[in-house]
Amino acid sequence: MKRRLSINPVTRANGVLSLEVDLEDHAVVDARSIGPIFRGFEVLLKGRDPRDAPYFTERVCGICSAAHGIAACLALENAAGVTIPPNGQLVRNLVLGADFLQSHIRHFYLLALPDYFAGPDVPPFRPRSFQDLRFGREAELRLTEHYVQAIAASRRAHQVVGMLGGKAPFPHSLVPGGASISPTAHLVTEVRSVLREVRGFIEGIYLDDLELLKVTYPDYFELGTGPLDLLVFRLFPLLPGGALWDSGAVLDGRPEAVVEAEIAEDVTRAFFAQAAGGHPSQGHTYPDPGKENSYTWVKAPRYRGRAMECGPLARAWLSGDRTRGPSVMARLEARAREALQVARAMEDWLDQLVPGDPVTLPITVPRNASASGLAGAQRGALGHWMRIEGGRIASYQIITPSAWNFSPRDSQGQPGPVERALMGTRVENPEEPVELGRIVRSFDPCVSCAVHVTRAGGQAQVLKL
Ligand code: NFE
Repeated sequence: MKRRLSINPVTRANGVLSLEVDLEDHAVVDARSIGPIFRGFEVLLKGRDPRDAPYFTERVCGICSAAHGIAACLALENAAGVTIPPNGQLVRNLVLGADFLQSHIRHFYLLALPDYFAGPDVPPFRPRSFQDLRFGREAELRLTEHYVQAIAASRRAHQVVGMLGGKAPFPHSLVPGGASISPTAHLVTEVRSVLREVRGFIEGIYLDDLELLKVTYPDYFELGTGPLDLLVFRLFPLLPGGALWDSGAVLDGRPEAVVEAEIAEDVTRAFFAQAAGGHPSQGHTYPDPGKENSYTWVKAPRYRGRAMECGPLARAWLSGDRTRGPSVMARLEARAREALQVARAMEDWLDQLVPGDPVTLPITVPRNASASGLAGAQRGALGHWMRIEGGRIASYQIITPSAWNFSPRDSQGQPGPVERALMGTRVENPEEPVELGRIVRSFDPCVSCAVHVTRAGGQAQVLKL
C-alpha cells in the first residue's frame, strides 16, 4: 500500500524543518527534506562594513552563533592577510568549545533522547509516542533524572561562552583580528572550575547513557546509514600549529585534501533562481518562491558534485576513528565522544593562555578583496564567502552544515544526506513514525541556520513525531 507522510514541522530540532516521505508497504521509497522558510542574511549584509559580518551572521542561529562569528572573522582576516595573536586564538577556541559542549549535551538529552524513553507524564514529555520504547522502569527514572541534570550542565557550558565571549548566545568578544576579552588569571580559574563540572557530567553521565542507548537499540547502527562521503573543515587551530580537526574530504571511503574550488551549490529543486547556484564566491541569493519543481529554501551544496555528510561522525572518521560508517547510533556516539575530546582540549587551552598578552591585532579592511572563512560548527563544515568592493561587502554567501546534511535533490536527481539516510527505512507504524524522527535527529538538524523569514500564507500542520 502506498502512503505519503508529511511531518511539518519536525519537533525537537533547531529551526523549522519538515519532511515528506513516501511509503510503500511500510518502507520509505522516497523522502524530501524541506526547509519551509527563507533565509535572507546574505541580502542583509550587502553594502555593510565587513567588520559587521560577525555580529550579523552570529544571529543566523542561537545554538551555533560562535561558529558563525568565527567564520566571518576568518573571512575578513584572510582578506586582510592577518594572523591573530595566540591568546586571541585560544579565547576563540574556548568560546567555540564551550558552545560545542552546551549544544552536544542539549542535543543528546533534550532533542534526541526523548525518541527512546517516555519520561514522566508531564510536559515537555507529553504528548509523546509509545512506539518502540525499550527501557525498563529503573532506566526510565535514571534517564529522566539525567535529562534534568543535562539542562544544568548545558547551562554551565553556556556560562563559559558568556565568560569569555561577553555573552551567550551571540558572543561579542569574537572580533576580526582576535578576541576582545583579555583573560585574567582570575577568569581562567573561574572558567576552569565550571569546565571541570561540565567534563564530569560528560564522563560520568553522558557517556554512560550513550552506552545504555547503544546496547538497548543496537539495531540503530543499521538504520539511517549512508555512504562514506564526508566533509570536514579545519576546526580549533592549535598552538604552535595544526588543528584539533584538519580539513578533509572522504569520497566513497577514500580520504583526500579539500579543494575549495570543488564546492558548488545546486538550486535545481530549491526556491532560488538558477543564477543563485555555483561556487559560493560567485553565488547569489535570488529567491524565487514560485519556482516549479522546487520544494525547499535550502540550496544543495555539493563537493565534486556529490552530496556530503558532515558533523561529528565525519570528524571522527577523518581523524582515524574508522570503526563505523554513518548510522543513527554512530552519529550519536561520535557526538558524545567529541564532547569529551573538546572538554579535555579546552583544559589544555586554558593552560596555554598567558594573562596580559595581547588578544587582538588591529585590522585594516581592504578596499577590494575576496576571501573565504572555512570553519567548523557543532553540526559540521561551515563556510562564509565574502567579496569586498570599495571597503564594503559586495557579496556574502554562507553554507551551513545543515545545508550540507539537509540539502534537497540536485540536477542529477541525487538526494541530500538526510533524504538518502531515510530511504529504505521500514516504518513499523505509519501513525507514529518514530524511526524517521530518530534518523533525522541523529544529524542534529538546525534549519534555522538556513532560513529566516516565514513565507506569507504558510500553514503549520499538526505534527506527530
Ligand atoms: Ni543552527 Fe549551525 C551548526 C551552523 S547549522 S546550528 O552547528 O552553521 O548546521
